[in-house]
Amino acid sequence: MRLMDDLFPVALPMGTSHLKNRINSALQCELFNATQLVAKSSEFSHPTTKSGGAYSAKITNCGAMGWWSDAEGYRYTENDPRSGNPWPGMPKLFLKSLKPALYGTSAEGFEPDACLINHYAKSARMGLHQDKDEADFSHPIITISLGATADFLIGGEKRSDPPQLIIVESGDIVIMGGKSRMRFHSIRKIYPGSSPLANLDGRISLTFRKAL
Ligand SMILES: O=C(O)CCC(=O)C(=O)O
Repeated sequence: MRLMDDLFPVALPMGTSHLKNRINSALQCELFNATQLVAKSSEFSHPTTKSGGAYSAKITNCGAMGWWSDAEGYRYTENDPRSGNPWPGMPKLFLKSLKPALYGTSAEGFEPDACLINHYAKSARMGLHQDKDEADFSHPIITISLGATADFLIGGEKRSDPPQLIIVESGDIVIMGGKSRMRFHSIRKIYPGSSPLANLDGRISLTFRKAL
């Protein structure tokens, strides 16, 4: 697909990188299969806000810590609040895939302890937010996209700052670190029917963070 961004590239803010097609198709399938194994222990479900509103994307987690939101508010937990069991371990494949993908980038050597897995069905989105529940903001946030193409919007440090569009496709990685670590960002929409992965109709994102 020939996008306007390819023809007239727009510079991304300092600290934001969009690594296009960084994960090959075979590995995308394997990563997707690994998310399904994680979901066998901690299933995907819609988190809720304190006041009971539901997020439109479903989520689950793996790693030492997982991000969750429910009537108690949003936070990192060691255990899946739904079952009380520890979050499933981070699949070795996740770290094995991430390491080489980050060679030569500002995030080289990053060692996450948490992976939030978001599943977007066709009308799901994610509102504008900052990732600020982690202990140390000097670590970047890394997102791997699988499946359907999506509009990733990256704004500034104020909610009202105008956002810039990054169109993310399956296999792409977005890094938000350094001066971009606290930027507001969102998923405006996904493009239903655009997933190149046979078993994934919508979109999955793997969001790697260092929570502790
Ligand atoms: O799905 C994405 O690419 C972004 C996910 C995200 O912003 C988050 O998990 O906080």
